[in-house]
Amino acid sequence: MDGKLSQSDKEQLEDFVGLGPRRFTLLYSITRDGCSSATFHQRCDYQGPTVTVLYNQQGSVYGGYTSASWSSIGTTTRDDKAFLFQLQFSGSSRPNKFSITNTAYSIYCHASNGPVFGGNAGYDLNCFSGTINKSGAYYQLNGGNSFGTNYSMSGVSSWNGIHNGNLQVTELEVYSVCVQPSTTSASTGTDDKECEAWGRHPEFGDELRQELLQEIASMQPYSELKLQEYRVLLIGPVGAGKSSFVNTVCSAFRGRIVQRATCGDQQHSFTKSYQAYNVKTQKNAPLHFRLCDTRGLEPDLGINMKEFDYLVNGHFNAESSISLEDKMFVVKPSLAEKVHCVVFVLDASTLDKLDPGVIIKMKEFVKITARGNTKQALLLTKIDIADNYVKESPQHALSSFAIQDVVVKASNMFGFPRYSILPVKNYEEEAEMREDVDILALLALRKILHFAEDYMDGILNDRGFGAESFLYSESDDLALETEAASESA
Ligand SMILES: Nc1nc2c(ncn2[C@@H]2O[C@H](COP(=O)(O)OP(=O)(O)O)[C@@H](O)[C@H]2O)c(=O)[nH]1
Ligand SMILES: [Mg+2]
Repeated sequence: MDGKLSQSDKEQLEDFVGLGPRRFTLLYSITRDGCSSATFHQRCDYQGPTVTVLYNQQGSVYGGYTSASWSSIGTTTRDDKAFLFQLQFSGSSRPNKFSITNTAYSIYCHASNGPVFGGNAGYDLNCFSGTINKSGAYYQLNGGNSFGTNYSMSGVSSWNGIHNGNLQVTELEVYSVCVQPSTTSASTGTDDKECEAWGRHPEFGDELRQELLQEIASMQPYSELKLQEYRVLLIGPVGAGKSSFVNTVCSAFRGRIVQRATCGDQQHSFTKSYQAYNVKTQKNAPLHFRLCDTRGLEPDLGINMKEFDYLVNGHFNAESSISLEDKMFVVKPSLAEKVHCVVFVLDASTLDKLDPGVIIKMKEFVKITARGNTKQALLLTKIDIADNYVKESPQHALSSFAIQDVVVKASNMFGFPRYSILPVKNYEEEAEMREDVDILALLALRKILHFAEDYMDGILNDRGFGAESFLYSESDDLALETEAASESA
């Protein structure tokens, strides 16, 4: 979906921003995604420069631009480039740019609020807080407008000349506005820094590679948890690149191409449906994580919802085969037996062609994972096939607009926040190691291990340490039985 913003209004906004052509990517739309501050933050946090655009029944179009990223940190954010604007008033073009005057109070970033421009003495444009349901033809936003507090409203005398005296909107959209790809590689000026949220990465090179290897080698679960390792479950359709990712990670640590997990065309394995891999460094030192490769996610062939739930929550001694008749059922799994981060794996080059049955099943798995508070991430593989620019040099993945599109699409499809979507290019037919392939895999792995650590933080904070039976209750099991029954029906 492209959004409602007309081409001429986009050009007007480019003019206001004054940094040349921009690429508008729709991140959030209240008519598409629902009007709620939680969804706004899920879709828009840490995305770099954005415009927020409001539309009303009188044909007025207005909003605000910020070059700073939205977040949920609970304070105002400084941005000397922010401005408010109007584009249309009562159906006629009326372009006006209202520059920021108090740069410290450009935007207010709070989890309970949607987009808010201004702060301190007043919120110049506060869109909404909480959740707003549509009433008839419009959304009655519950924010407010404090005129000219932190922005200079030259050219209009009150908000009425912008929003017709009401906050009834038919649409509110947030677009990310980044540099066009053609200018990305050419210029290295400060303009590009604005798009860091997407393109942000430290400089690729051996130094970064070594840093990541060392950092990951030093990561281990908190000592009070008495755990040997983080347990990571990889799940996705057959051929998505799960086994290849295991091999890519092994290779990055070994310093040579490793073929450990079997990749490529092969029969589905119904007995050995789960394989756990430990990874070692070049000096043979064990690393403190375990990658668990599973059989596919296909509707009829892959693991079913109940198996998945048991697997994630540690009820199966997963190193042996998983089947519901299995005698190895663990009634009260320990934290060590539980999965700490579920990584869904999808092929970026065929996201559009994903089987609807797989989509439905994956959404169920996402729900099951969230219910147990287990962290989750989405690994997007084959980005080299999805974009030729990335094929040449995988590090372009982090500034490629084709990949950004896939990330946005995947985020919209499954409701993953964009920071948890990790693009990688696996080793497939390379004979030699590549620094940028290693770095992308290590960046993704580091994120995954951070998520696993967040999960453990949650255990320590919320439940207190020592609650051995924290994962299991009979009512949970009852719910599962019901679910499995309805699934097979
Ligand atoms: N070009 C490319 N091919 C990949 C990538 N990842 C995996 N493949 C290939 O995709 C096929 C399936 O990969 P595999 O790891 O076996 O998928 P799995 O079934 O999820 O374990 C293999 O032929 C891999 O070589 C990637 O990032 N880029
Ligand atoms: Mg495999």
